[in-house]
Amino acid sequence: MSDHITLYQFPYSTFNEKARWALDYKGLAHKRVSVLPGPHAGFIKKLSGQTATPVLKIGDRVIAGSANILDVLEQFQPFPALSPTDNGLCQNALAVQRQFDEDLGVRTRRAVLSSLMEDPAYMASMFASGRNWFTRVSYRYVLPMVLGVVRKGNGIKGPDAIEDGHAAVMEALDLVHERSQATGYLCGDAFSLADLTACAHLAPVVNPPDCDMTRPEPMPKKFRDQLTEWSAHPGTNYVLSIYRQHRPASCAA
Ligand SMILES: N[C@@H](CCC(=O)N[C@@H](CS)C(=O)NCC(=O)O)C(=O)O
Repeated sequence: MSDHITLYQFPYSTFNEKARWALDYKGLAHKRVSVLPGPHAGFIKKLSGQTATPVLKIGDRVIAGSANILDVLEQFQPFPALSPTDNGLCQNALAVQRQFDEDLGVRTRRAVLSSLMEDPAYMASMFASGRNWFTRVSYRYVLPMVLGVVRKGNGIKGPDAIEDGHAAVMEALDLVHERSQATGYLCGDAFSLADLTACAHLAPVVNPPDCDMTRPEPMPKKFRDQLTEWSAHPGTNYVLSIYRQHRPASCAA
């Protein structure tokens, strides 16, 4: 089975965390192939016809896009379910997923990336972790020269985009805090793809312990201070609680 399902991924990426979480939640043994942001483009394009990760391969079938991947995995392995059985709740969960994938997650990423870009050495160590010495050193050397491309690719056009990213962090934390008040979950009274999506997108803001998205240590003081500031928001408790209760260990071979 582990040869049968392969996830092509960036380890530090919220959209990729969605796909990893869905695979692990459903207990699907799989292989993960980590690609290096930047040099990934040619390989991923050849594989899937576009450059963004995650890309999942099940047998001969190639699926790009985290929402598509969750959908295909739900059909492939229906239990445990990520979609609420009630149609109204299911539509609601899909709407939360769209809100995070298309708006809150993308804007929040600008706040996180722009702060990381202030310390390219740390950023390079995150993105090239697990690589051999030569790759880590080369990546560390090249990354500062391509930060403009990273900014452009992520819509970080200037201070307004960064400020908007910080506003999005607050909007997202407000949203999860308010919506989880009644039951502890975003849609209905059980864990669903809405919780998975919101928490994966908020992982870089909350830094849940012992998961693929945990920031490597030592973390520069500036990032730690930023996380401390965000941690004062009560919405972070919801994210930590969902990670603790519903984010299983990796099923990757
Ligand atoms: N809509 C896509 C967005 C995926 C996405 O933005 N992936 C980023 C990493 S977080 C990426 O691979 N960027 C590099 C590229 O697009 O070439 C999804 O839901 O999977």
